[in-house]
Amino acid sequence: MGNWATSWLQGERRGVITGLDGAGKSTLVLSLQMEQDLMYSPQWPSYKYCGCRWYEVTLRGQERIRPLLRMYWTGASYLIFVVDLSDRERILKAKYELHLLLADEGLSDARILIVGNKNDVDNCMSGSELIDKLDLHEYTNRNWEVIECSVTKQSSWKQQIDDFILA
Ligand SMILES: Nc1nc2c(ncn2[C@@H]2O[C@H](COP(=O)(O)OP(=O)(O)O)[C@@H](O)[C@H]2O)c(=O)[nH]1
Ligand SMILES: [Mg+2]
Repeated sequence: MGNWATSWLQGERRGVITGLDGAGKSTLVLSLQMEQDLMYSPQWPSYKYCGCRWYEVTLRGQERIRPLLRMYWTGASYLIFVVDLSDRERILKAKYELHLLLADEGLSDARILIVGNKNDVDNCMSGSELIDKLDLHEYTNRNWEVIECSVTKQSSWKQQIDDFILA
């Protein structure tokens, strides 16, 4: 906690990589070769990337620990929300979690990147289908972008992530 408080006070830029379990968050973190910083918090590792501290937070409807999870994203500069394009069954669950985040005051200044992942899988959703399913058009006043990719089968998405962070 002490370390977090220091980081908050120092105004370190923070980003959160989030989404449902199995979306591909850890694969993305590994592929970007984010630098793990265990000294900071061994319980919940953070990563340094592009001059920003990142956390991977899995959302699985944990209402009871939500206040704890909120500490990671409150005041964050970036939110990267990873969605599995091949998981049509859980798209409503993903939408529910994303809309909770979009309504969260602690994220009101965050820029949002939605990563539609696993587009290598047959019959997956397209980027525009994802935008519809997530009802993103409702959020005309928010700064969101969507990319569609396969974290494991492509590499061009890395540049898109860097561009998003450094824009
Ligand atoms: N087909 C496919 N599988 C992927 C892709 N990205 C990740 N996966 C797989 O999805 C599973 C869950 O990935 P993981 O990164 O652990 O998800 P997390 O729970 O969001 O951290 C693993 O078996 C990954 O290898 C992708 O682009 N295409
Ligand atoms: Mg993971």
